Amino acid sequence: MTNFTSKNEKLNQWVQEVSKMCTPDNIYWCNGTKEEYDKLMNLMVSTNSAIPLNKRKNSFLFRSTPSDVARVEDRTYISTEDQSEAGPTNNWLKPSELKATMKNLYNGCMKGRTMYVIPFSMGPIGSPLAKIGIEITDSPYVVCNMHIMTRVGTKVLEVLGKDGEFIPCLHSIGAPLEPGQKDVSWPCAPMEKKYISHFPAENLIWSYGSGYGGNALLGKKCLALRIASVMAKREGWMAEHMLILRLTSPEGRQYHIAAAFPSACGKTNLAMMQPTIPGWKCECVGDDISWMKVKSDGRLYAINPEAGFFGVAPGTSYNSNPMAMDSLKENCIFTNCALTDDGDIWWEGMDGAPPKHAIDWKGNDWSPDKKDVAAHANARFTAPAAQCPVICKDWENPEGVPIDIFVFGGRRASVVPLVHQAYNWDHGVFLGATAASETTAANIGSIGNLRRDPFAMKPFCGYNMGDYFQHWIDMGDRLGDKAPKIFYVNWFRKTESGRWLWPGFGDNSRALKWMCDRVDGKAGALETPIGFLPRISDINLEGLSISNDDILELLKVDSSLWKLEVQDIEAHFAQFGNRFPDRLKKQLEQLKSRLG
Ligand code: GTP
Ligand code: SPV
Ligand code: MN
Repeated sequence: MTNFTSKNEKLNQWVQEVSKMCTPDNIYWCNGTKEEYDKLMNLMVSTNSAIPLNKRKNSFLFRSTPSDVARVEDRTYISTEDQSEAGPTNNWLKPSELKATMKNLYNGCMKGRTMYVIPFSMGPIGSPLAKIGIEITDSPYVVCNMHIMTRVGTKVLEVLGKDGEFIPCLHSIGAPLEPGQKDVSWPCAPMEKKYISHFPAENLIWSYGSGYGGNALLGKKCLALRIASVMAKREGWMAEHMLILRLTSPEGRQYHIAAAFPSACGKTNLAMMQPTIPGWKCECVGDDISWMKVKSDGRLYAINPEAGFFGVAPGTSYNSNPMAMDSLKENCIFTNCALTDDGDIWWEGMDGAPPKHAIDWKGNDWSPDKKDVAAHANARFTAPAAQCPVICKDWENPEGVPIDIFVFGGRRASVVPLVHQAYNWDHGVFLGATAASETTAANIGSIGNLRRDPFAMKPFCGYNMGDYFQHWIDMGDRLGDKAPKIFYVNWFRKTESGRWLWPGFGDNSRALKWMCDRVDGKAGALETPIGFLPRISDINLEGLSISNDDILELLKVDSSLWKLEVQDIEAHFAQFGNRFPDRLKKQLEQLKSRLG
């Protein structure tokens, strides 16, 4: 039974094929309306998978199965005919083999369930930078999240028309229901049956077995990064794991900054940061993904392809990120947060004292004396971007905003200073290519291990990372003197006893202001082996209580530690073989000679 068909034959055919394979009980085409959202939420409340929150209007809490709490990089594939197209940083299987395995899993996988067809746009509908995706899913939780995270609706089908292009995104939680079988509150498949697969040659996404985040909301990492990065390389634009913000100086000069940090390393927080330097203003354009194109004036323009935030909950508070907190008052979905006795959510690091009693993310009684956390470390909120009090008025401008500054970074307890600037574009690409960070709970795997995560794209680049480095070099050549200036930051330095050296959050504006001043030729810097570094006098520290020793430590370049870093970078670069750009080899040689 189906409620609709589109005017697009190719789409109708695909929907039919999928329904033959997955054998759902019903097919439902989503229209993106509030009525539809409410109906699905009510359905999920009635089956006990959604918990309405007394304290937040139209907001709901979900608890996932403990095995399905984050992206699964080990189960994520870039499937190309030749393994060299996927490159050394991606899991690879031949399309014929992976498709055969997955078809077996998809066979009858939607039995007892409804198959939802979600037409969505990444980017403002009709923007020259936007792309249309169609997600087929058997999860109403995914439908509601997609309503917030993307632009869903019949308008998308109108733009698609009879023969427009779309990116097919097939998703199943992989949990068919036999007649009479009772459903669980978070159905999914066991780990060994989860597959998050990408077929870049066909712009095709197949996801099976997980209902969580980037595994299931296929517009996000799968489409807007893995598939889009391949399209961007092909078509000469950029799809990056970057926040976008607008910083306005007291004089009214606007700077647009795009920053790439790995998962759970501070993008959402920086994107809506409240500057502690008087007179400076920050507005959020996007918090996770940036699509960028060179326009006729020769500059690079960025849009946020998403419509919502899927943000890390723990650590979010009025103290650290007030603008995120104010975005969460209503119309939100919370996943794996704790539930308080008065019907609100709670997580570690929220303002005030912990509740005396709560229900933890696993559904068990919790009190502060328990050694387990109440909210999962990768608990998330899904919130409409429009609800952010500092959302930039141009956040939906189909033309995008012109980027002045690129920032790379990661979570490093040691070695890497608070902020430094690349000597030139190639050196900036080198900084991106060598970015490293301690792993976080955003992926299922070990936490706190240092790994190279070039451009924060290791889990998200849909093709050979060596070719991706070359694409960055090519973009720089095209942009010439209109190219953004490139910087590298580390908010996460710690003392040996584990204390943060830098206050972070709103005080990160101090590093951003130095960058803006550098762009305008107004701030000084020291030439060091790793790049330009601010001297204490170059950076505004007014009103900040930080010891001289701490700031000296934050701005130090320890050559002996950097020589060890170079050895690791050499090993990292070696894996790309003949796909590795010569100009980055040259950068490595220059760094070595500067280190002496
Ligand atoms: P994804 O959504 O996974 O891509 O993460 P993200 O890059 O948006 O990270 P987010 O801003 O959500 O921050 C992740 C965690 O780092 C949160 O617990 C934050 O509180 C913490 N964090 C963010 N910025 C800072 C900072 O400047 N200093 C410190 N110490 N912690 C920070
Ligand atoms: C990330 O892990 O970088 C995220 C969360 O933004 S997810 O959507 O799960 O990928
Ligand atoms: Mn992210």
